[in-house]
Amino acid sequence: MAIFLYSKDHDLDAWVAELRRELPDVRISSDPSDHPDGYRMALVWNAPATLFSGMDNLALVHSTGAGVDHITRLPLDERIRICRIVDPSMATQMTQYCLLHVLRRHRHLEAYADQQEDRVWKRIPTCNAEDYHVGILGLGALGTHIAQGLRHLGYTVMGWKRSSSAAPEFPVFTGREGLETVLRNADHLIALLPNTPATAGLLDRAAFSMMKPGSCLIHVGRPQQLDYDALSAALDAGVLAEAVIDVFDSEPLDSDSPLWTQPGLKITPHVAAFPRVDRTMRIVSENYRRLISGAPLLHEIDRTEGY
Ligand code: NDP
Ligand code: OXD
Repeated sequence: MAIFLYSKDHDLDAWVAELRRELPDVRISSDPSDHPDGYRMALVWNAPATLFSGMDNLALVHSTGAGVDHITRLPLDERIRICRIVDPSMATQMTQYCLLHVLRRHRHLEAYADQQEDRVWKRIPTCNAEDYHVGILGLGALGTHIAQGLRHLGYTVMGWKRSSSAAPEFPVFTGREGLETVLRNADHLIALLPNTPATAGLLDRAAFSMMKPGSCLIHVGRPQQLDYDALSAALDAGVLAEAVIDVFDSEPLDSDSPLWTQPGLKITPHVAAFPRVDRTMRIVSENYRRLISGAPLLHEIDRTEGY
């Protein structure tokens, strides 16, 4: 039995070293033709569609990250299970990223930097944190942690999720109507939904037209959820004062993309939260042991829902 590895974006040697420490007796290889029949599990990021052909005993495809859309888009047999990474260090990083941008806007950091250029000493009125409303689309492992961080600093939080179960101590909405409520009331919108057929194209012209004039967007979900032309139009029209975007259709973003110079847009190179190799490989190794022993897997997705 063996584990297959694939990624063009990660340091595979580091994965192998960590996995060998955890699973010294298991064969680990990144060559698909090495022992295709022996592969029970594959650990991948952005694998091509044909990669698993011949791996007839594959039972589990594990994402190296939180998202699984790079796996759910592949033509995988229905019996193959899919797991992902849920790790507190990713939640902490994601919360740092989102708080950074909310605080920077709410406390006028850039306006003060501009004033400093001109040696201007002028206080800009700042609303109380409880009057600054932050909407979070997606209240899962990451969104819930961000909500806690924001609430700790006094911000008013509203969430949007799919199911209406287990409401936390702040308003949580569901459905199209709920989405509209969040869009209309948010001073700052944070979008971190998984990419599924139900979330595709969510942030379009109609969505931006509902948002408060001068509001801000942080988009760390997937590019399929965001209409980038509508985003540019909303920034040009001042509907959005600022957008921070961490994810793009094609990464790295083309050097001739007009997005680089779009006023009001801040670009980061898909860095909001990065899985740590040691913790990731611990989860992956544990899932391998569970797979072999028939125990329930950690962080398995519902293949029907796609997340
Ligand atoms: P989870 O699966 O834990 O949470 C997903 C949340 O989205 C849940 O609250 C879920 O609702 C909600 N949701 C799913 N579908 C819908 C829908 N159709 N309508 C409304 N709400 C919906 O995911 P994570 O929090 O771990 O990660 C979220 C995403 O963040 C990842 O899929 C990935 O795309 C992105 N990400 C980005 C990173 C970056 O660096 N840019 C890093 C890591 C992740 P419910 O609770 O009802 O199930
Ligand atoms: C992830 C990501 O899904 O980095 O982990 O986007």
